[in-house]
Amino acid sequence: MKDGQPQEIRLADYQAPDYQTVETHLEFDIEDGATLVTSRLKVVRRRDAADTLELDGEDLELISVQVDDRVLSGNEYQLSAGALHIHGLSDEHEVRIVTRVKPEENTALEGLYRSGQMYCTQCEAQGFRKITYYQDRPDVSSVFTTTVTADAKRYPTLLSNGNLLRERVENGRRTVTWHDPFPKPSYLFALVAGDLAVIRDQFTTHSGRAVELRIYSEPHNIGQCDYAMDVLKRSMRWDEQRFGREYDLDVFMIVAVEDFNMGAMENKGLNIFNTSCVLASADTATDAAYQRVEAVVAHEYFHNWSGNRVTCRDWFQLSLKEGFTVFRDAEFSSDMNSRAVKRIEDVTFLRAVQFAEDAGPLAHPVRPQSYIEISNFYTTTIYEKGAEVVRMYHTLLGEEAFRRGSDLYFARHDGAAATTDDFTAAMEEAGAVDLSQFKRWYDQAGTPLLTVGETFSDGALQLTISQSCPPTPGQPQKLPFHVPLLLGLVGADGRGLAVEELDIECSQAYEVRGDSLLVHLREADCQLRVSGLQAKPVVSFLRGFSAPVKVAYPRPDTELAFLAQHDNDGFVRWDALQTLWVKHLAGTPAEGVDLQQVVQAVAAAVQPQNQSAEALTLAATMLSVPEENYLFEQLATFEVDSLIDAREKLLDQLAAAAEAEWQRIYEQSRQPGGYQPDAPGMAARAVGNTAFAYLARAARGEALQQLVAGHYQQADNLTERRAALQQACRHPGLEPEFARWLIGDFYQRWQEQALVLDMWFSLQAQSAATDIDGMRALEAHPRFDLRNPNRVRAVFGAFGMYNHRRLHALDGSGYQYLADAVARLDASNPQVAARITTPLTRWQRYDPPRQKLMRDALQHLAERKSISKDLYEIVSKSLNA
Ligand code: B3K
Ligand code: ZN
Repeated sequence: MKDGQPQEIRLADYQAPDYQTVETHLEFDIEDGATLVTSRLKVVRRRDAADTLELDGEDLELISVQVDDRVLSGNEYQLSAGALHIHGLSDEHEVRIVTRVKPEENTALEGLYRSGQMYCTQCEAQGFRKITYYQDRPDVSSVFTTTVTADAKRYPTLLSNGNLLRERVENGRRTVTWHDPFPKPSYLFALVAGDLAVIRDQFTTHSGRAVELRIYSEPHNIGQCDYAMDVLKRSMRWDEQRFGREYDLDVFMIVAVEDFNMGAMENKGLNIFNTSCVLASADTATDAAYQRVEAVVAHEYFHNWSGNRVTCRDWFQLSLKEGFTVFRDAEFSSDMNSRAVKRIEDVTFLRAVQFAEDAGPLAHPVRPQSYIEISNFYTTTIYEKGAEVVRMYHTLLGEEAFRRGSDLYFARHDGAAATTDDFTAAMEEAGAVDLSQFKRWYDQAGTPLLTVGETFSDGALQLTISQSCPPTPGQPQKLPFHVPLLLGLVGADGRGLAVEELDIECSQAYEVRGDSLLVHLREADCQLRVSGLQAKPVVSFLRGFSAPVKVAYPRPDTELAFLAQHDNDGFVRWDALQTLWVKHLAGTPAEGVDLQQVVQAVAAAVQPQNQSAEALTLAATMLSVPEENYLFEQLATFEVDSLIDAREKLLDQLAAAAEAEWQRIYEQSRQPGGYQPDAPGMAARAVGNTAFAYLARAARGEALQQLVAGHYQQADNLTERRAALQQACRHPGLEPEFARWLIGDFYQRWQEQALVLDMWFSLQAQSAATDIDGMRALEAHPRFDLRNPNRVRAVFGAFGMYNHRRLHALDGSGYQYLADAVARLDASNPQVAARITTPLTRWQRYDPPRQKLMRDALQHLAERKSISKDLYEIVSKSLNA
């Protein structure tokens, strides 16, 4: 261990701090190679608290400590690994600390670091302690005044949180002071210094205040910031209308940075973004990238209330801000685009990634009980499952009561640090409901399973629903959850039955919601009986994916095919078809349903020129066979290669079965006029690219080459260019020379655009055509850069997540390759290294020979002499499961 023995932090040990830092004055003196940081802190003791001030600090050179007017000598404070203690203090003091840091040498990209020609910060969760000694914990909130001094020519842009107080230039050095009137914890602090370009706009809030909006980037990227500005304005308006949240400072700034460990960061008034989540233009961003920019800009903006004005008491409450804010951004995207499609995308991701986490050695509750390194807990469980939990409150309470609950939560905790229990209490009060059992969603890990049985006789439909939850690390047994289960009944004519007119008996409480029933499953078993029916209806189960559960519901394929065509719930339609596909790939022979005919029927209904964007996008989603990661989670047992083979075969069959339809859809979706990143344009490209992929699969020889070359050359946008490049990277039927030409031509044209180049690396790393030698060649490419997280994710991340053939090679070469990459990366950037280890941690779901090889690779990492705390936690927990 590099940092000594790792210590486990436990929620049960939480203690409020003895002191509060109520005012923070910072001065940054930036010179080449080193930055001097002077902090002046006003600290106040809590009543009856101890007299020791505990400050966190890591990798710092301490220059001096002063309390009020006295400089302390070395024996008047205690310096240990990670902390500085000053004992024997009184109720109130001014503490002055000087430290020196080296941003140029900071490759972990946490704290103050250098990216390209600029300096920037990342403080969440515990990066501020790499800048200066401080109470680096979210329950300490302080008013910050920040002064930055740097060379005036090279760093004309000096930014920090809040409003600008003053600026001056003296002796070639610029000094700028910012003041943030809203008290905040240190994790929301930010600083940027550089020579940046900017676009500006304005927003007038609901109450009539003018807010200046600015997006900064390095000059070569500034042409790609307009879309983000548009999103920002839409987010601000939406948050006022839907959640009653108004912006509070005079200025809101976003800065785009090329080297960033994650997507973006919600620092108060000064969001810092990975370029991948803010830049967008027709040539440099796919439709999916535009949607990601929309979601992330909104997400970070929404944090201004759910995270900043009301923050978390401790890091165990992380989902309080993240789950809620993901729910908020998902609602925003649903209102901006197609609600059903957004839901389907989110469920697809949840099932492929979060369900896998919940079923593996790293499973943890939405509110974890302990951690070694908090950076490892920015997980799909905290974010996406946390958002599902918030969505369930919304389902249980309904929109109006949910909004009252949200208003109450913000009013009650504004300016404070809250807990998930506080959130539940507000919802409970506003909805006048008892949520005590519901709170188990925060404490019990694992994905619950609903097992459904049905019978029909004498005009009565009888459903038996039972819930269970598998054991997870440290939690061998689970208590029943409160599951909101939304279901409907569909008649033979394809129309929903009016549930309020039905004769219903249920062993659990239920209520009518439109044409659905909302059943409150609270016990392990539930009986639902609907009588007086003329014929057996088809059950539309778990509408809108009303709870993050798995469902085992054995029923005839004909009913699934029926739902896929007739249900009025987009999620259920899609889910029915996915279930048919999963059953087919699991080797269960279809009964009474010809899958190819079902697909043919869905394809035949696609009318690119006459249908709504929503209908087209839904069709494109339905026509996409599930990805491998999704299948790995849906199937109880499988062998990787056989499953990939079966999937390829199914795709071939579908390509052949509806070839004429694919051709028609492809032609009809070609849009006259230029590229538009709007809903109709994206919908047309979505069905068009789906048809293109099937056509390419069915084609061979010259026809194939012409199809791919045509798609590539006629494209006026990256979405279509990407589809062509993907074929060049992986289609086994293409002439190697042609494939090489296309890959090379793409590189020549777009090599100056870092994000497009990331995509170029990523598509190659994902392709089964790229073996380990191919991966080494990508790494040897002059544009590969181990220091840049986006590039690392494009190569190692993409390989581990998507190149299933090579990763899971039975000689173990793929696992070794990934583990070696992790080991090299751990030395410079532990956070990213820990992240790209994820595929190896899923070892339990594979066959015994692969399990052994994966564990060997993890073991090899565990035995390294020097391992970061981040990687140690992931590897040791994976091996001990
Ligand atoms: N709150 C940040 C994530 C910080 C991750 C720190 N390792 C971005 C977000 O969720 O909005
Ligand atoms: Zn967030």
